[in-house]
Amino acid sequence: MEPNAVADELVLRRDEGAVALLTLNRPKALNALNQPLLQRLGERLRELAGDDAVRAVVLTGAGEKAFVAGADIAEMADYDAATAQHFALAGQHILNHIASLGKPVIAAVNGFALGGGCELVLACDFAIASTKAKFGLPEVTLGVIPGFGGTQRLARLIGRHNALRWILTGDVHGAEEALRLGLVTQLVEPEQLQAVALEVAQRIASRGPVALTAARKVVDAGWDVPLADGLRKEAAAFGQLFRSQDQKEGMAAFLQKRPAKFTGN
Ligand code: DAK
Repeated sequence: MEPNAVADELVLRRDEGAVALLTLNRPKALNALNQPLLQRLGERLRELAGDDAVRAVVLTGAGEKAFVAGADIAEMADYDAATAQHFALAGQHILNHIASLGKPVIAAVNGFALGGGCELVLACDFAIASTKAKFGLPEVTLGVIPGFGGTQRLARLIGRHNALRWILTGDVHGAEEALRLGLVTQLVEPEQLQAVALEVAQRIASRGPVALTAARKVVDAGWDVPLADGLRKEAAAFGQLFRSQDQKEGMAAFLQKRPAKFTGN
C-alpha cells in the first residue's frame, strides 16, 4: 500500500448527507493516538472545516473495544522533555481545532476513552456513549499528567473535586458515572450507538449553520468569564445573526409554515 493510503486509513471518513462520520482507526492498538494518527486527524479536520456540505461531525473509534485508549505509550516512552512538550502542544492544537471547527462535533464513545481519548471527548461539543464505555485519566499511573487539556477541561466540566479524584487516582470509571457527572449526555446500547449519534447529528445538521457556530462560540466564550460578560457576548452574537441569510430564512420559513432551507450564509 502507498504511504498515503496507509495514512488515509488512520482516520476514516464517511459522509451521510450533511454529516461526516470520522472513525479513528488503529483498533489493534485500541486507537491509541500516535503522531501519524494525530496528523491525519488534523488533516481531516482542515478538510471538514473547508467543506460547506458538512454541517455536523460524529467522531468514533474503530472496533468494539475502544474509542481511544490514550496517547500511544510505546511512542511516548522514549520522549525527551522537548519532544514531550512538542507532542502535548500538537495534541492540544488538534483538540482546540475540534473546539473551534465551527461545526458541531459529537463524540460517539464506543469503548475505552482513557487519557488522550478522554481529553478528545472533552474537546467535542458533547458525547453519547455506549453502556460499555469506560472513561479515565490514568496518566499518573504512568508518571505523567494529562497533556491534552484534561487538567483544564475536566475540572470545568465536572467540577474541581470530581476532576481531581479522577486525575489523582487514575481510576477507570464506567459509563453510568460519566453520565452522572455530565461527561456524557446519553447512554445507548453498543449496537445502537452509531445510529443514535448519526441521528442526533442529522437533526443538528438541519438547523441554521451560522447559529450553530455562534452558539458554541458563545457557550465557550462565557465558560470562564463573569456572567455579565458572557451575557454581553451572547447579546452581541444574537445581534450579529440578524445580518445572516439564515436568520431571514429561518424566521420566514416559520411564518410561511414550511421547513427552512438554510445556506449557512
Ligand atoms: N498506547 C499504546 N498501545 C496501547 C495503548 C496505549 N495507550 N493502550 C492499549 N494499547 C495496545 C496494547 O499495548 C495492546 O497491544 P499488543 O500487546 O496487542 O501489541 C493492545 O493495544 C490491546 O491492549 P491490551 O492487551 O492491554 O487490552 P486489555 O483489554 O487487556 O486492556 C486497557 C485494555 C485499555 C485497559 C489497557 O490497554 C490499558 O490500560 N491501556 C493504556 C491506557 C492508558 O494508560 N492510557 C493513557 C495513556 S497516557 C502529554 C501528552 C499527552 C498525554 C500525557 C502527557 N504530554 C506530552 C505532557 C496523554 C497521555 C495519555 O493518554
